[in-house]
Amino acid sequence: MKIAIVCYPTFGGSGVVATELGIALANRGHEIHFITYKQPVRLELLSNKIFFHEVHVPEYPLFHYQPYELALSSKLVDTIKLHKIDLLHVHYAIPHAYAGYMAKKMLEEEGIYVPMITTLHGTDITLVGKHPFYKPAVTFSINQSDVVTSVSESLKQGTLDTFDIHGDIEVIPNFIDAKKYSTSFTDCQRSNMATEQERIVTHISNFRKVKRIPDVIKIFSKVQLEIPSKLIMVGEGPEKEGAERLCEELGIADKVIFLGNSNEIDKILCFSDLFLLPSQTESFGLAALEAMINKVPVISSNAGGIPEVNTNGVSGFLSNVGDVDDMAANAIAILKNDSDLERFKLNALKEAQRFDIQKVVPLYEEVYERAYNGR
Ligand code: GMT
Repeated sequence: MKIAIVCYPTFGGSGVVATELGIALANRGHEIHFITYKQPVRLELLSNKIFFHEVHVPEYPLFHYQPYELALSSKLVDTIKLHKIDLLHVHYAIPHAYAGYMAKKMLEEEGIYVPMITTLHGTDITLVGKHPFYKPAVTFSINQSDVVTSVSESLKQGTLDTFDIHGDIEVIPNFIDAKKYSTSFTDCQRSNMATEQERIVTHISNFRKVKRIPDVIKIFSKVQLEIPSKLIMVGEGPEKEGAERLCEELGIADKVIFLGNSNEIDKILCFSDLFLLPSQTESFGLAALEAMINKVPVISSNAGGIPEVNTNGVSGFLSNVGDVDDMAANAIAILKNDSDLERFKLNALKEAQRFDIQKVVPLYEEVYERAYNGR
């Protein structure tokens, strides 16, 4: 099939999922066209099966806000016509499903019918919870999609609770390429980060408020009192400066390494012993899954879809949001001796394998075929 994928190209789970999905589909013989404002971060290699079309928004001083949705829907129309695209898969209702719907309608005027699949990733729903003025547009875009998928049961339920949805929402979880991890990264460059005696605790995110960055620091602050350890903070975002200040205040600045954004997440996870994800909410928690496939157990909150990924007492532990004491105690329980740590590491890998790409990508293909045949 010829599939157009619309996503956010920057660091962030939905962009990563969309990109990895496109690459996997191309490997299975489909022709993939990414349409977005910048080349997606994990899309390194373009080929005769993978194309990237940049959405350019001309700057007019007349406009206070530059109309991205308009530019995107026009680009979709042009690309779909030029490359004879069979199907449109948009990641995120805001504004992609909205722009996709407009493109569909414009194409229908010319007798071209392209089904649209919308995948919900989370913030489209939580954002609307906070700013209800988006609600009519999001409800409309979801209801006008030919198929709607959600990355977790929790997000599906949240969507049904928040919006007046007429059709079904299919849960297709996020995924990971398990085979890639069975063969690579045996040589972890651990010595660069910590001594042999120290454990390495890691957090990776876009440092938004929802990630509860102060909790990450406070958990580690308690852990390092009991267990010699380092904390590696990977990512950039609005909460980073405050986090650096908090480390100074708690007197642990020499034990916390802020690395900024990285394209080498797997190399960092390779030498990590524990992953912290105390988020306020998380529709899925792809970062936790990436940790687990790298044999890193997860200490997380029990919010949103995280319990569908991190199994309490098996791949790590779950606590109530904000319960820093419980999360620290659980972290210490995992890290305190080598045999327990090894058991949790193996469990984390096993649990992550439930989400192997080989199992999940065919679910998207089934959806595509159904949507295409139902045109
Ligand atoms: O929250 C993020 O880190 C970014 C956000 C995004 O829009 O990319 O992630 C959302 O989608 C991911 C992929 O499906 C999920 O794994 C994240 O849990 C979800 N974030 C939230 O729900 C807060």
